[in-house]
Amino acid sequence: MALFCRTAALLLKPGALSSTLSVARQYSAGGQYEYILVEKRGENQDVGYIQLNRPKALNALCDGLMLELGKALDAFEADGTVGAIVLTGSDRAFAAGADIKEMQNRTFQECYAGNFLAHWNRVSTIRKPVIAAVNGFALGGGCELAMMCDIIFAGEKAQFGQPEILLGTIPGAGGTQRLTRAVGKSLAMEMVLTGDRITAQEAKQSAYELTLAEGNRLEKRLFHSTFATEDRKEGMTAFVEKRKANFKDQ
Ligand code: CO8
Repeated sequence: MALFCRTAALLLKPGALSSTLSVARQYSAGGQYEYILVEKRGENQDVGYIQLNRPKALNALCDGLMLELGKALDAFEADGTVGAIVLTGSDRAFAAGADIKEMQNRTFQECYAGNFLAHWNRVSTIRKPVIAAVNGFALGGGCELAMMCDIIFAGEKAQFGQPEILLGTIPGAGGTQRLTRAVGKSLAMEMVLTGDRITAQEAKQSAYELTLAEGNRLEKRLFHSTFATEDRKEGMTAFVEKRKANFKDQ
């Protein structure tokens, strides 16, 4: 929690606390939300805190929940006293995916004409930093929701996965794209094609591997670019001619 507060404190504009009390009252007004808990936290009440709260369905993302989430995010975005937002679930589940029961009988026409999922990506367009605090299942849309956040803070019991293939469908909210960037193409493909889950530790390890892969790509490009310099030609020529190179920084 200290990390979250520090982040928010850094981003909070000085003197922006005047309306904190009335805004706190607004958030704590019971009954506003059915599927999420919303409040302001931190020493200075400058952290917007949203907890997914459908425990019986492992926080499955139904349309109502996503509408409420968008509403809460909009409120924190507009609130000048909030510096950062934390999105979390429970110990058992961050979110076990989009609500399968709600999707079960949808037709192609309904999805296409109604632009299903159109409003589900509000998290990714929020300008304030959003931190996903993940434990338990982060599957399908749950994994995608976490990846839409700016930072993922994962607990030991966190399990990430894109099991849509086991339901005869594919990720629908950026999973194939963001997962590739988060854990690399190879592991992302394995996860999307098998539905297998990974732990927080494995996700972190793969992120390092991606960094190494990216570094290797950059290195290769820089290596290529040395072939545009006179000094590279001179260095190799000098070796072949068995003499000392006469570099000119060109
Ligand atoms: N949707 C609806 N209900 C769910 C979901 C879900 N995704 N996940 C769990 N539940 C419900 C179960 O039906 C069960 O309810 P009930 O008691 O009424 O039968 C309750 O939650 C508890 O679940 P389990 O009894 O299955 O609990 P287990 O501990 O045995 O298993 C699992 C937990 C492994 C998480 C299991 O529930 C599971 O596999 N869930 C489905 C995971 C999944 O396939 N997720 C992907 C869904 S598709 C998707 O997300 C498409 C993404 C679209 C974009 C979204 C953008 C944000």
